[in-house]
Amino acid sequence: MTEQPNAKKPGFKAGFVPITGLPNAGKSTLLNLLCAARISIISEKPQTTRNNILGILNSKRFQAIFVDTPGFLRARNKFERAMEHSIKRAASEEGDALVLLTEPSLPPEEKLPLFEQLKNITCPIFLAVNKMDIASQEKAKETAAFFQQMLPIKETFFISALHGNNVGKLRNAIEKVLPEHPAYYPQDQITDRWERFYAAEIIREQIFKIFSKEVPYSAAVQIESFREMPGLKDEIDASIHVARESQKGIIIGKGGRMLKQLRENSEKAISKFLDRPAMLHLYVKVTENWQNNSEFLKENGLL
Ligand SMILES: Nc1nc2c(ncn2[C@@H]2O[C@H](COP(=O)(O)OP(=O)(O)OP(=O)(O)O)[C@@H](O)[C@H]2O)c(=O)[nH]1
Ligand SMILES: [Mg+2]
Repeated sequence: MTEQPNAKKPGFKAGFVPITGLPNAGKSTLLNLLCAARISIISEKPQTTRNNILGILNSKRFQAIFVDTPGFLRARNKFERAMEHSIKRAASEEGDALVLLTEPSLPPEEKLPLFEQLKNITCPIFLAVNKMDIASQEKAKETAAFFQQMLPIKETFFISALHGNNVGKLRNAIEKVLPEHPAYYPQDQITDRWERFYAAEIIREQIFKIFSKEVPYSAAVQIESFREMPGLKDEIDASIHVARESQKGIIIGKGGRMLKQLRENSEKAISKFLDRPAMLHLYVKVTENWQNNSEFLKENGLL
């Protein structure tokens, strides 16, 4: 990977821009749109994103490194505490600007303390009120006014991350406040994660799509082996860890029907992502209470 010469020229700008907000606000959708790539997985269920994931937007004049974060939450176990720590780290240590993304409706009262931590942020905060394609203007304005009064918001945008409305304006505003700095990453790099991570995330995305209730939250995906086979299909072995025996039964389904569907959907999505054919083998394992098992969390990059 070669760095383009303009990345070191005077006047070139680069910086880190965390995207924060409550679960399901559309953070991953926005990151993917800003970077014009499918970097972070999306689902209609809250708490889909589990790690900080970088999406790198490269242009001739600047490099904006967006950090997708798990939605603000109240931690109930070691795993969620690690997620909470990721959010704090992204917001406090790394930011040259911060995007606070919100649903167009006012946040529920019990969630308000979660925004408190943003009061200590010193970098410019851009408020983006999302889902304007389905929102009432009036409600959205009320929500914006609420945050403007609560936090030192530099500028507010009413956007649709799904359809792209006003996202260009937000991007231009971010560019303006980025500091002069050489590119942090080679300019052909769009994320900090590699194929193994994406294979696991794609399987997790399919689990979110196929299963309801607690199953997606109780599942962790571990890539056991990823063999590139030049001229043949890549071979991927992945284990799905669930917290309880009953969840294993749900994932496997009657006569293995659900697991078959999960495997087929994931295999297709992974092949599309890799742009080459892949063969996937899935194993379902019960790892009781993995959410509180430090060793398991560390091994899987969740702590
Ligand atoms: N109508 C509409 N839906 C949106 C918009 N942006 C995101 N969504 C939907 O909102 C849901 C959540 O989107 P995500 O991008 O996964 O949200 P997130 O903030 O990353 O969620 P977590 O990772 O769970 O914190 C998905 O069903 C998206 O399709 C938007 O502008 N309009
Ligand atoms: Mg997300």
